[in-house]
Amino acid sequence: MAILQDIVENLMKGKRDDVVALTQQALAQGLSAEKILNEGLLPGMNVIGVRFKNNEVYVPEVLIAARAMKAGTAVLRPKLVEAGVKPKATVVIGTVKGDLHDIGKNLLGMMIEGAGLKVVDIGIDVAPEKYIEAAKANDAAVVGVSALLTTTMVNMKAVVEARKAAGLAGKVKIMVGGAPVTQAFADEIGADGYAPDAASGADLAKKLAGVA
Ligand code: B1M
Repeated sequence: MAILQDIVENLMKGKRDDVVALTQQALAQGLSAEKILNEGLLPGMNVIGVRFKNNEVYVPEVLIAARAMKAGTAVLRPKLVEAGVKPKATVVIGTVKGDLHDIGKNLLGMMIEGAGLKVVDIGIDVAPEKYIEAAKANDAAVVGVSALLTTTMVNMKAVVEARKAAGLAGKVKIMVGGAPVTQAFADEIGADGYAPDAASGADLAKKLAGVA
């Protein structure tokens, strides 16, 4: 569909205002938020990722594309979140220590909110003990840890250890995800669950919180 292709191309060029306008137009045309996300915003970001890897674009281009992606997802947010029910449980989410990537984590947060749970987003570059402090302070049932780098995913294990040190093993569940993370890795570090994408992450959060 032409408008989705326009979103892909404008996102790749980092044209934030155009991405916002096109996303609004696509919604007005009756396209679902999921379709716009999966066939417009995400493919645009993926092309940038491949070009970044091949040294065809550099950090500034990736940053302006990421800024356009964030603005586009902000337009979709109300539609993705549209559950409107009283939250049945709280989930703390954050990107692991050393890691500044937050687009996937933000999407996960929107999907979890959309599934009717409360989300406390504690940001990026989060130290292990901060996750546990936030879980205690918010009486959270689940902590969601995101990592996008092979060099930072190893820091997820420290979150599992911090939970044990706080005596919360079995009480607060830990789920992990992000591009380099796998089920095998989650099992190895003693996490309670792994999800490959934001939508299945929301299902997993509900399951771990016991409200599925
Ligand atoms: Co970075 N980066 N980056 N980057 N970046 C990647 C991740 C990389 C794969 C690019 C590449 O080489 N092809 C590569 C990692 C290589 C590796 O470790 N294997 C990389 C690198 C190397 C780096 C730097 C080291 C580059 C440098 O400085 N030399 C640097 C590190 C900075 C740091 O974190 N300390 C860096 C910096 C950046 C920017 C700041 C420029 C920017 C981030 C901006 C931001 O997030 N605000 C950036 C970006 C944008 C990317 C790419 C292009 C896109 C990431 C993204 O947002 N994807 C990325 C390449 C790529 O992925 N194609 C890349 C879209 C997002 C929706 O997907 O986050 O995977 P994702 O989330 C998915 C799932 O993974 C899942 O759900 C989401 C949606 O379904 N998910 C979860 C995520 N978290 C979850 C948690 C869950 C469950 C599911 O439960 C808790």
